[in-house]
Amino acid sequence: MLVVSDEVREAVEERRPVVALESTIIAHGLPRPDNLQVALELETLVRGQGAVPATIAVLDGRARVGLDKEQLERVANDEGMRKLGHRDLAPAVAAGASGATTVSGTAFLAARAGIRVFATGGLGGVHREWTTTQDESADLGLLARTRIAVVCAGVKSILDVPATLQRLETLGVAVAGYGTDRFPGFYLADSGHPVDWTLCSPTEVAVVLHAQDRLGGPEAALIVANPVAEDEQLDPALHARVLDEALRACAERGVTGQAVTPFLLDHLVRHTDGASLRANLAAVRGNVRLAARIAAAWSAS
Ligand code: PSU
Ligand code: MN
Repeated sequence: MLVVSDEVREAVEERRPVVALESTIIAHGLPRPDNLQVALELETLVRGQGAVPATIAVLDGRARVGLDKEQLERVANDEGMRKLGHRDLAPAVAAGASGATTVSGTAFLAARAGIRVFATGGLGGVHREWTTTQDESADLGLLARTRIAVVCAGVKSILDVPATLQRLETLGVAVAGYGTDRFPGFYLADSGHPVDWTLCSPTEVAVVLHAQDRLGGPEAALIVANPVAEDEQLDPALHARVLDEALRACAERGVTGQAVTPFLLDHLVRHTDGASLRANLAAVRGNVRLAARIAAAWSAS
C-alpha cells in the first residue's frame, strides 16, 4: 500500500538526511506550467544540501513516498488529481484514485515511512469564518499526533492567524520561530504575533528533536516557522487590500470546504500581478533549503 522509492528507503535505513515534500502545493497551490518547474526545483534544492527529497502523493491507489520525474509530471499536469488530507488516504487507496497530499496527508505518510523532517509553504489552520463554518484545516489535528518537524512560513495569511496559534497551543503542537521571536505571515515576514521559542540553527532544531525523543514525546509535531526574507515579501499594504477583496469574493461566490484555500490563493496571484506567487515561492524555497539543513543536522547527531 505504501510504496517508498528505493532511494528514500535506503536513505532512511542508513539514517541519511531525507526531506518530505507535499504535493498539494504543486497540484492545487501553484499555477501551471510553473508548478512542474517548481516541483523539480524544490527537489534539486534538497539535493543541493546533500539530502534526499521525498515528494509524496497517491497515484492509482498507491501511496507513494519519493516520486520519479514522470510521477511528478502527473501530479503537476493531471487534471484529475484530487486533494487528499489524511482522512482521504484510505478511500483513495481503496478506489485506486490519484491525488496530491496536503500537509496532513503528507505528514502522515512521511512519518509512516520513517521521515522526520518535512518542508512546505504554509500550514492550513483556522479560517476567519470559523464561528459559522467550523472550517479548521485537518492539518492541525494530524500535527497534534505526529512526531515530525515541519518547516513552514507560518500559516497562510488568508486564515485567522491568532486563532490558529491558539489552536496549536491547545492541541499541544510546539511552535518555534527560526531566527525570530515573531510568527511569520506566509507572504509576509511577520504576522504581527509572537512565538514562545526561537531556534537559530539547524543544530538547535535537531537538539529539540532529540530532547523530544529522550522525553518519550509528546507525539506531536515541531513547527519551525521560517520567515520569508523581508526583501522578498509581498508589500504589506497590497497584501491587506487584495486579501480583503479575495475574502469578499469567496463569500459572494459561496465557495466552501476544500475549495476555499485554492480559490483564495489563486485570487491573490491574479490580483497582485504575480507578486504573491513570487513571495510564496521565495518562502517555499527558503523552507526547503532550511529543512534539508535540519535533516542533515538531525542525521549527523
Ligand atoms: N500552502 C500553500 N499552498 C497550498 C497549501 C498550503 O502555499 O496549496 C495547501 C497545503 O497542502 C495545506 C492545505 O495542507 O493547503 C490546507 O488545505 P485545507 O485548508 O483545505 O485543509
Ligand atoms: Mn478546510
